[in-house]
Amino acid sequence: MRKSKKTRKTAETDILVELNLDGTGKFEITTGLKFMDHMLILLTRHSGIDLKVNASGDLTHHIIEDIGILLGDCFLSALGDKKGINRYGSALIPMDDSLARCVIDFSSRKTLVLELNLNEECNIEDVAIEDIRHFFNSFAENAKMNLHLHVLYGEDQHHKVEAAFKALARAIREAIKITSSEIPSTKGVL
Ligand SMILES: [Mn+2]
Repeated sequence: MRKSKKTRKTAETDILVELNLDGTGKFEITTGLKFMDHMLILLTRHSGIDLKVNASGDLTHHIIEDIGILLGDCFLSALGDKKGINRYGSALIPMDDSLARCVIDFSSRKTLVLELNLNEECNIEDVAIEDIRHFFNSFAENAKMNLHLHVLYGEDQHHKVEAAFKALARAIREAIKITSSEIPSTKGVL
């Protein structure tokens, strides 16, 4: 029931995202970017959603930004009126040398506090660090959520980002869980 499917075709990109919040971690991810595929597969597996992402486009920056937009938009749609959801989620996840902390609120308002603690000069595989930051920004904006994501420490750049995605995934898993029959807000609306 909590599903969403959206497409977005512009002069720059052509993206399809299909999401099932009550999934089992099934994925079908083809972005043309190896590192993004790796991160989105992690996100799917560790959050327990089902996710299909099919993306192509002119520039890496545009593709990653537009995946973030559409994925966020799909979460917002699939969550619907948010009746019964846990709403909040948090996780502290290590990846070898790196430790990431993610705290989220599907509040219907966007706030992003992001500190990935990355070396600005390096790319990670086929993706620029600024594009990764851009992804989290587009995702939070379109999902209308509070996203507080920090890499607390680490050495390896790949591990830091991987820890961040896994922490986001575990926080999502907790936040989307149905834990009551109420809309989790004293306003009665989220
Ligand atoms: Mn890896």
